[in-house]
This record gives sequence, structure tokens and C-alpha cells, in this order.
Amino acid sequence: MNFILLHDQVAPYVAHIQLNRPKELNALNLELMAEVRDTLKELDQKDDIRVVVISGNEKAFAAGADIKQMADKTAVDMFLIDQFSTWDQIRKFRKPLIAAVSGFALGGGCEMAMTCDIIIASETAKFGQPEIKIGVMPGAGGTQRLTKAIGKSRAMELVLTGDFIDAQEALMRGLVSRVVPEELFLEEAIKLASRIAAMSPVATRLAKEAVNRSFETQLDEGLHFERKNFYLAFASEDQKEGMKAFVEKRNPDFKGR
Ligand code: DAK
Repeated sequence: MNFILLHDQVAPYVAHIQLNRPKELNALNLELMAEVRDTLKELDQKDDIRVVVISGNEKAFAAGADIKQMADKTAVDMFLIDQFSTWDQIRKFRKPLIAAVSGFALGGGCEMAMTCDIIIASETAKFGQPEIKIGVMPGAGGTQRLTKAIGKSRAMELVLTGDFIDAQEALMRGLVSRVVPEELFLEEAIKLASRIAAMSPVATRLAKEAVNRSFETQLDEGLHFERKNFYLAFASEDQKEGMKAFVEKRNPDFKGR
């Protein structure tokens, strides 16, 4: 791997993917995206990984797709490259995925963070969809996910001006779940991942799917989907173990079955 680093077992059952093009502020070139896609695919299959944290460094989560790589592309080039299937792989990752964001999360970087399940932001995080400034518009879900997260008016303003919002505003508007000191952003994300990794991996996946459904469908369909997954949780050994452990006043020992 050239453009990302994979840190396995940074805590029990937790893997950390670090975007690693620091000189380019982690601009998402095609090669980096392919590495993220392939790594997630592998981690999805590994029984000893239950939660994944994805981060950049203090200065940048990612400053967007690689503009230098895209600059000369035609519409047909973009169509043939079909980056959407790579982005869809991130969306389809079945285990909880936490974005630990410090510094710039712009354009595709903001979209990647929003494609994750939870965003933990450092105080220095800056979010934005500045594509409009380079003559395009968000292409990896930004117009949809940002609007759902922060509301139409502010999302429209950001998408149409390319302005950034800081971590505090992102928190106030519900784009991120927590703001932490810059020096702790990764540690806090890993701590959260560890807490989630201690839960039943069956139940966490089912719950993730159901929450995402609420984001992607109307309430009726979302509730229907939630109910089906709720029933399915009762088919797992982990549900039996979890509830039995509660009754017996001990910690559960989840096996992922
Ligand atoms: N692409 C390529 N290089 C980038 C980059 C980017 N997005 N962002 C920064 N860099 C490079 C700079 O060119 C510079 O390289 P050198 O000149 O040193 O070689 C180096 O990183 C450091 O950047 P700066 O010198 O500019 O650093 P500053 O601190 O002064 O400024 C900045 C930081 C983040 C404000 C600035 O770098 C900036 O405005 N960057 C561009 C932000 C941006 O416009 N992002 C949106 C890009 S468009 C798709 C999916 C997704 C997308 C498209 C299609 N499909 C599924 C089809 C997404 C599109 C986008 O994200």
C-alpha cells in the first residue's frame, strides 16, 4: 500500500486506516481510493475486526478528490473510470466505520467522512464542499448527505459558496457527534470504536443498517426495515448471551454468531 496505512488491532477488534498523502493534504487520488476500497473489503471479512476508524492527520482528513488528477478528464473519462463503484464499496461496508477528522475535510474528503457512520472532529476540523469554486459540484453524495445532516438552507449556502464550517458549527448542526482537542482526536475515536467493538457484532451491524435506512428512505420504509432487523437480532446467539449476562449481572461474551 502506498497511499494509506493500515494499523491492525489498535485496540481489540479495532482497525485504523490512515490516509497518507500528507504533502497533498491527503487528496483522494484514484490509487488511494482503490486502496481504501480493497482494504475495507478485506476488513469486512475478518472476524477479528469489528469496528474501523478512518483518519488523516492533524492538518487534513482529506482536502478533496485529487484536482490535479481530475483536471484534464472529460465526462466520458469520468464515466469510464466509474469512481462511483469505489465509493459505493465504502457505503456498503457492513461494520461500524468512524471518521476521525482533524483539519480539512473538503469536497470528497467531507463526503468520505459523511459516508462513515460517526464523525469525531478535532477542534481544528473544517468541513466544506468547495467544488463550486473549481466549476463543478459535489459528486459523491455531498448534496444529499450534507443537506440531510445540517438542513437545506445552510447546506445550500455551503454548496453554492464553497465556504467552510468549523468544528463547533458542525457539532451545533449535527454533522459530527463530538468535538475533542486536536491532540486527542484519534485516541477518542479509537476509544469510541473499542466501546462499540465490545457489543455484539451481529447487533451492531443490524443496527447500523437500520439507522442508515432511516437516512436513505422514508420513515415508513425505515421503520419496517428496522422491525425486520430487530426480529433478526433475536435469531442470534449474541442476543441470548447479552440478555442472559444482563440478568446474571456479568459482562457478556459475544461470539459474533
Ligand atoms: N487536489 C490535489 N492537490 C491538492 C488538493 C486537492 N484537492 N488540495 C490540496 N492539494 C495540494 C496543493 O496543490 C499543494 O500542493 P503543492 O502545490 O505543494 O504541490 C499541497 O496540497 C498543499 O496545499 P496548499 O498549499 O494549497 O495548502 P494551504 O494550507 O495553503 O490551503 C486548502 C489548504 C485545503 C484550503 C487548499 O489546498 C485547497 O483549497 N485545496 C482544494 C480544496 C478543494 O477544492 N477540494 C475539493 C476538490 S473536488 C467523484 C467523487 C468525489 C469527487 C469527484 C468525483 N466521483 C465518485 C466521480 C470530489 C471532488 C472534489 O473533492
